[in-house]
Amino acid sequence: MLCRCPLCLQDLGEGQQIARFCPSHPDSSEQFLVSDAAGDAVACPMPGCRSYGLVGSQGLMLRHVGCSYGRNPFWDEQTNKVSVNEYIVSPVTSAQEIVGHWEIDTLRLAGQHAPAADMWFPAPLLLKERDAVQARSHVLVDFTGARGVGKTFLAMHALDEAGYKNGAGYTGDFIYSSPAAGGGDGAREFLLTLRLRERMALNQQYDQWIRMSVVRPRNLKVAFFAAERKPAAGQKPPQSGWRQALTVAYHDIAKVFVNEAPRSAHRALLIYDIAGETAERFSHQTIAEHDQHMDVLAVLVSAEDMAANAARELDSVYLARHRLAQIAQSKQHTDGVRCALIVTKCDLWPDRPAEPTLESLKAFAETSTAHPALRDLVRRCLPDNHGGSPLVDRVYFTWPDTSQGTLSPVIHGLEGFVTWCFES
Ligand SMILES: Nc1nc2c(ncn2[C@@H]2O[C@H](COP(=O)(O)OP(=O)(O)O)[C@@H](O)[C@H]2O)c(=O)[nH]1
Ligand SMILES: [Mg+2]
Ligand SMILES: [Zn+2]
Ligand SMILES: [Zn+2]
Repeated sequence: MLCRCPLCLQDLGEGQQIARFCPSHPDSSEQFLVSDAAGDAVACPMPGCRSYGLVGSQGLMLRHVGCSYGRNPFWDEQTNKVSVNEYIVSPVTSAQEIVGHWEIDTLRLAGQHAPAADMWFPAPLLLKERDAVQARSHVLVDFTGARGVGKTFLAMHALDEAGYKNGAGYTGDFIYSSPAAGGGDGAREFLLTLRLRERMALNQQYDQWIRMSVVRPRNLKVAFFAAERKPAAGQKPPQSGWRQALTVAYHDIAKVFVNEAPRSAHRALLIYDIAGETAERFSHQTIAEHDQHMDVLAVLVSAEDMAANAARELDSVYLARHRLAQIAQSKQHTDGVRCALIVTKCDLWPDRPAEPTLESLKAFAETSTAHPALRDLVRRCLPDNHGGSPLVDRVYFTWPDTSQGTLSPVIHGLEGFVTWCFES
């Protein structure tokens, strides 16, 4: 069985242990060796329980026992207990707010019945599978870019059904943020992100909350989508659109674990947010290790910085150039990893073409007002002089489309990006 922990990104094999927790049967929680899990050990043993196929408050949770990264933000070192706090002081108004995300309830319940220092994650995130025939059920995406480029904004909108033009098929979310080191309120960042998610879902003001979020060594945001079986070769898909593109044979995965596959099924988009400034500071080795596990490396650059005179303190163009050079190095050693350049905040691009393309970016980069390093980014998107394929496989342009009049805008370009991520 191929298992991977979504938090430390380790392949879990011989000798590694997993624990399971079913919120509907909290006392049937168990710990087992990965090597024993080929049968039904992963699923909840209670007759008829379908928690394996669910994400959310009813869904089965797993934990990598002794995980080096995935600390439960509510774990209290002093008392060796889980102490869940669902209150957060708003960074905007300083008023206290309650966080109403499903993870809070699950972590509290698990803390009462099966306390542990490791973080729990939804069961469908565990499997590592590469099936050339079926569409992917997991895609691991890395977001890098300068602070303020819009990583959190884009990742959170990818979790928001309303963030897409056609959000059909969205089934749930999961958020993780490593707790702050060295005492204090280690869970604050985690709570802040959960509350931000809740505010977006409820269409409450959230923009200022996005800005207050800081970057931890590893932030993970997962969007789950309904899985459907890919039509057999030669068969035309019954409907177009991205829901069709997001098809997967979940049954094939599930039967690895249980004889009767659960009915409900998910595919997961896992977005890892590593700060550009962290990326610069980290040794290349650490970044390279992280990159090894990713399916898609997305480099974000802000349209605000595309003009030569913009000169913000944290220039996302220079950072993107640095990052692409780094990827060019690591891509030589990793098979199958794809790279995307995302130009964010195109609403702030003066005289932006109605439908920006690589061609329009190239044309802009050649003007005298363009940022001097923009040409280097464009060069990475084009075939080299010998006709070799470019480092950057795709370029996306994103901006919020507020014409619907809701607080939660549709993000132009996001749907195309997500659909592409799921393509193998
Ligand atoms: N106008 C505009 N603002 C954006 C866009 N994307 C992000 N922002 C804003 O830019 C700021 C920084 O975004 P954030 O996601 O925190 O950047 P991060 O540091 O890369 O995570 C926030 O105030 C966002 O609301 C965009 O496409 N258009
Ligand atoms: Mg951020
Ligand atoms: Zn159960
Ligand atoms: Zn782990």
